[in-house]
Amino acid sequence: MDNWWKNSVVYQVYPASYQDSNGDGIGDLPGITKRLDYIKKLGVDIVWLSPIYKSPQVDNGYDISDYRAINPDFGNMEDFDKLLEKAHDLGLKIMMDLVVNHTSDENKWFEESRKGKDNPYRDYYIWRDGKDGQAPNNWGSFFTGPAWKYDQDSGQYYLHLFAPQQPDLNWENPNVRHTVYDMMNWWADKGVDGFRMDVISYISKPEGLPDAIKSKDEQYGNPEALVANGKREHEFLQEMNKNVMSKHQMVTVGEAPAVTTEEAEKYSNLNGNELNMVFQFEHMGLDGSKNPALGRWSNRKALLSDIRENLTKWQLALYGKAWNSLYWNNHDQPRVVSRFGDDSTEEYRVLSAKMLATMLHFQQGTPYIFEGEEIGMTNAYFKKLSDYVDLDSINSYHQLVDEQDLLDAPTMLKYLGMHSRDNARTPMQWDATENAGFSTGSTWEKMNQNYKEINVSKALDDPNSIFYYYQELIRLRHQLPVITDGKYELVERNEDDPKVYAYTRRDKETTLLVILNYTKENLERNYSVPENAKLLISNYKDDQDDRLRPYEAKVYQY
Ligand code: TEU
Ligand code: CA
Repeated sequence: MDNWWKNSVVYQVYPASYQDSNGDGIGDLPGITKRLDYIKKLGVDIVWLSPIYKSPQVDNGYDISDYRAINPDFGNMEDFDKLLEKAHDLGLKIMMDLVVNHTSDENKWFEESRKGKDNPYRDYYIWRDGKDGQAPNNWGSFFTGPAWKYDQDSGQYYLHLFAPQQPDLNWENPNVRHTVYDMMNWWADKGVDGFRMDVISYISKPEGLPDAIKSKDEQYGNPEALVANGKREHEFLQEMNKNVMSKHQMVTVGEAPAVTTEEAEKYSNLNGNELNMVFQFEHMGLDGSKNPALGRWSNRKALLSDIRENLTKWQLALYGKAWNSLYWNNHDQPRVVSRFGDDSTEEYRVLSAKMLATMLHFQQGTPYIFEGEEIGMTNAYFKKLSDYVDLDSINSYHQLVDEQDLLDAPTMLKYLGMHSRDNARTPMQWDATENAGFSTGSTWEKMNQNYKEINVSKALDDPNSIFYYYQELIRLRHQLPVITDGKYELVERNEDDPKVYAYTRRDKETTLLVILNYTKENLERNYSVPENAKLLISNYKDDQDDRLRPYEAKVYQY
């Protein structure tokens, strides 16, 4: 089917944390293969694998040293072929992570490139002379510190928007682009069904690499506005599309920090000449600090009015023109139930996880579920800095607490508990046995201590579990075309309600009315429901039409 990805649901697997099969404490490909039946049971269509390529793992595989080899900790190419074959036998598609804004500094291209100015690979990366004994410009890295690293031997600096071990590729060089396209075709010929493209909105850098705006008390400027959605961005993606996507049946999603709805119309236009969809970030920024120097480090809870306004904006702007992706979670974000929901009691955890799932899964776009979201896994709330392994969390702590003295240690630990990427990366909780059935060895990242209460085995035994609720949401999406194609509209006067979110989806045949209580309060009100409406799904067993109970979610059809 053309546009088959439009009514598909994607499930993201973070390989190191899914299932260990050999007791070394690290998840691996044979482990994932073993769990594909479970993924199939949930009902999803596509499995997105975070990077499994050969990598020194400075940034957990987002630093690739060989694009055509498997990271030995995860297995080998034969293990991958088996995974792909079993997935296809089950009717599941496999989406690979494509990290081509940068490589690892151990990639052979970079090893050649740093050999000197005359090396044929020199221009694969972004090398510049310094300015007055300083870096070529004032850019800071997204992982703290400067975005430039000085290379003694050649006397030049190279650009790294992320860690120093992640040098940025030079997309101005046509050899770089065509090498990437060849590699993509190689995987597509092997049978993979699509790509999730890491920070793809950053590949076209501005001419002259000008300084970024920076306030007096900031050490570096934030380059994001300069590198995102750059001048040649769409040209590059159209070229990629001609050389790769147009030759295969595939699904593509671009991770696109700083994308606006106007830009998304180009990236994910329904004419299909670039990508199928992008991940926008605006709703992920609604609970950041009010102090720009602290970025996302805060423990503020997002207001429903902000969430509703943002999701509504994306629903309306892309309708009939481009395609949305829908997500609450991924390997960079805290757990949705801890972040926008309520994990303070078991009852609220289950209710609020289902309410948030309902909010997202009835919108237009392709939904993404991150491993463990379907059983309501929570943040890990680690107590000590030494429990954290993510370089971004550790760097941010040192910068804000030790170097800049902007936060005291207990406050930063509280903020890490809320926003660290490690909250997403604790191993999958399969059952109540040691290490949650994830591994018999000592795990690469500490387990979330609540695995005896929250795990897959328990969820599968409970007909009212979050798991079966997600399964039902996916089943409904596959069954009712209105969820894929219907027009989105906010219910009248809902924009002024700080506690309830109510919207409809409508096509010629049918209307869905979604009503969500974002709070733990009992609300003495409701939105009017037509006589002939029937309750399609709810997180409560019965319906009471004059009030909304804590975190109540209900969807009517008429
Ligand atoms: O993430 C990019 C990312 O999360 C952005 O939000 C980025 O940090 C932001 O633009 C800074 O303002 C991707 C991967 O998902 C992540 O795991 C990697 O660490 C990162 O790229 C580098 O490859
Ligand atoms: Ca292993």
